[in-house]
Amino acid sequence: MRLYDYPGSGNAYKIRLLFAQLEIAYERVEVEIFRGESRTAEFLRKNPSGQVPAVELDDGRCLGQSNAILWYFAQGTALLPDEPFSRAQVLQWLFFEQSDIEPNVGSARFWILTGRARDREPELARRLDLARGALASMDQVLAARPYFVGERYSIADIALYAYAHRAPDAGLALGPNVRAWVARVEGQPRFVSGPEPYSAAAKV
Ligand SMILES: N[C@@H](CCC(=O)N[C@@H](CS)C(=O)NCC(=O)O)C(=O)O
Repeated sequence: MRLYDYPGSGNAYKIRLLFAQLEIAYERVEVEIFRGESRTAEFLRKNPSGQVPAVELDDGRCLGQSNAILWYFAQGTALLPDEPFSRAQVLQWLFFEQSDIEPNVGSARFWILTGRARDREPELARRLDLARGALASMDQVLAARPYFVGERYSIADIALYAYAHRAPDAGLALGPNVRAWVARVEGQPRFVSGPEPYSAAAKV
């Protein structure tokens, strides 16, 4: 099985963390997204979104979208509950991550760390405001429980951790409950850190 990866991507890091924790073996194929390698005709056949992460199974089937990949591999493991309501709660947080965290925390951080912020000041300010609201709601939820779905660490935590723990890179503060949760995630068995720094090609 292959993982199409870019080391600086938080979305791809989710999958590296999942595979480490589930001890899933894979071949890591690095895609230099800033040189157009995810937009070739060959890559678009693997993931029509033209983005990493994508996985290619041993039978040739390909799957894109980080949270769909998390869901696929977590089925039948301790990282995805069996009980229907808990599963729906995992989905609730996976969707929240894609709608409220990744486009705001992730994009703001990307623009700031790669020199893109200066051309986007009003939009950056808007995303930072939205990021503050999303991080505040995470903090509120974590005041009442250790993980996003009840008492158990799950793929909801993996998805949210990927960008939320790097929010300080964008000048965003983490609340006390989010900081305590970050430490709990980092204390999980077989935890690996990420994402890695952006490559030189990412910088403008
Ligand atoms: N919703 C997608 C987002 C994936 C995404 O934005 N990937 C970025 C890296 S973090 C990428 O490959 N960008 C290259 C491009 O769009 O050409 C997911 O969760 O997998």
